[in-house]
Amino acid sequence: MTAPIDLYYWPTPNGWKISIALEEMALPYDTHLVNIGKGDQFDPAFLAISPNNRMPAIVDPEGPDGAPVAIFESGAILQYLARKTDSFYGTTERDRIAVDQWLMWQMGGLGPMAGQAHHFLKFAPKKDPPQDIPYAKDRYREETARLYGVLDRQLAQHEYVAGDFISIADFAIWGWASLWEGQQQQLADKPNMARWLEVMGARPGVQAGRALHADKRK
Ligand SMILES: N[C@@H](CCC(=O)N[C@@H](CS)C(=O)NCC(=O)O)C(=O)O
Repeated sequence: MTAPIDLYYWPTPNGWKISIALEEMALPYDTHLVNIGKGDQFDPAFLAISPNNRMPAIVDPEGPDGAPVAIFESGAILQYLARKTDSFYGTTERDRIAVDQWLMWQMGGLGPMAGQAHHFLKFAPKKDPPQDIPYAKDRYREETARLYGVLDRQLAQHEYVAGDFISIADFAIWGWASLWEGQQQQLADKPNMARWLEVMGARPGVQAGRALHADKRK
């Protein structure tokens, strides 16, 4: 019997990556809410696990050598869980290169750009005083659109993001891409991305991961 993994989590696209992976991999876990709106991410006990004061993070009581391991950065957590379970990472070295490539694309590209799109399109204009900055809104909306174009072209050739097999790269990208409307994007010209969003969203593991503490989302 595998010991439950401690998941440090709040229901955002970065948090969903890990709740989805844990559900899809059928790994038991205990959830610890990190309310990032209230500043829980600066709690010294959390910083000992995640020194960059960001969630998600995990502690696996059964780490690589049987001893506990703490991991922050969602991409590193996904790679670890895929190695631990020998799943969702393809079957060959070429598969793993493709998975890593698209995972890094999400971590260094889509996540930061879509995150800034959300910030400047939705949150900044509501600040007091309002920060309605057309240059920033255009820049991040357009860069996010460019990235979704790249994703759509990849998905025109393959069923899933890294190839014809589902992987942690799909888990990393789906949550962000599912929020395309709030990023002021359109799918009419991205039929392959639309197809993939639907296929992924219909999976019970994806739905369960996405639903974890969804009530806390405003
Ligand atoms: N690169 C990090 C990003 C994580 C991240 O930005 N998490 C946000 C929520 S989506 C957070 O914890 N924010 C807290 C803060 O800004 O203080 C990862 O992928 O794990």
